[in-house]
Amino acid sequence: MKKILFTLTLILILLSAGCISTTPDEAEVSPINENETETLEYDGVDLTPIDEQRNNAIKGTQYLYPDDYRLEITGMVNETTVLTYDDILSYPSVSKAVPLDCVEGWGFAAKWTGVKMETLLDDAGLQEGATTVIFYSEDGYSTALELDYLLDKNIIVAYKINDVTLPHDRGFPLQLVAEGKYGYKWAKWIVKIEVTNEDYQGYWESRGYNNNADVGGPRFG
Ligand SMILES: Nc1nc2c(c(=O)[nH]1)N[C@H]1C(S)=C(S)[C@@H](COP(=O)(O)O)O[C@H]1N2
Ligand SMILES: [Mo]
Repeated sequence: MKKILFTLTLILILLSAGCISTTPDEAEVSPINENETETLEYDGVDLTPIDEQRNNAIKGTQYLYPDDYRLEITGMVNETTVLTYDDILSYPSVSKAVPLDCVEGWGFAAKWTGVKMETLLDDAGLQEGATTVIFYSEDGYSTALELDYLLDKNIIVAYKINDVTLPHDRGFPLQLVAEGKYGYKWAKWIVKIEVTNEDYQGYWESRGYNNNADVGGPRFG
């Protein structure tokens, strides 16, 4: 009898170990934010815990690291600017509770902390006539938004979610908080920002999704 119990316990342990090793993404979270505590309420808004938030990406999680990360800001700016992770953290930070709504019908609410696009663009020096800002990501993803929208709505690129540094699978180091816009405008793993005066169709937009992407508005065309 004891032998059977022992064997059963052993099987259980082996099974649960198997479960743990099949979720590498969670293990990858810890090096960046092991000493941080997640907040679940902000500004009167109940937030969705990070491990209950969904995410999807065209090529899965991208792994960028603070030491060799660079953000390029280029195009219709006075000077192409290359920022380090520490440069980005040194700007004044802004926090807000904003829901993310994927065009496929799921969503979640989170507290986002980061730097205003206006701050980054002003620093690089916006040129006359610019209308559009394109965001390029490490996985080859891209999307674009109107410059006026980014400035008027105080849109931020976030480096924290629910007070925790963005985990790798959530877009470390930066995710665009495109409030009011469908999830496909919320670029993750941003490596380059380009200012232009031309229309641009991003990854999903060039595959039929609406380029305006207002939540509640048309999803296609
Ligand atoms: N780089 C990159 N950013 C991306 C995507 C992607 O595939 N690659 N998917 C977009 C889509 S369709 C959605 S719904 C949101 C999901 O964001 P989340 O991971 O914060 O839930 O990320 C957006 N940003
Ligand atoms: Mo999405």
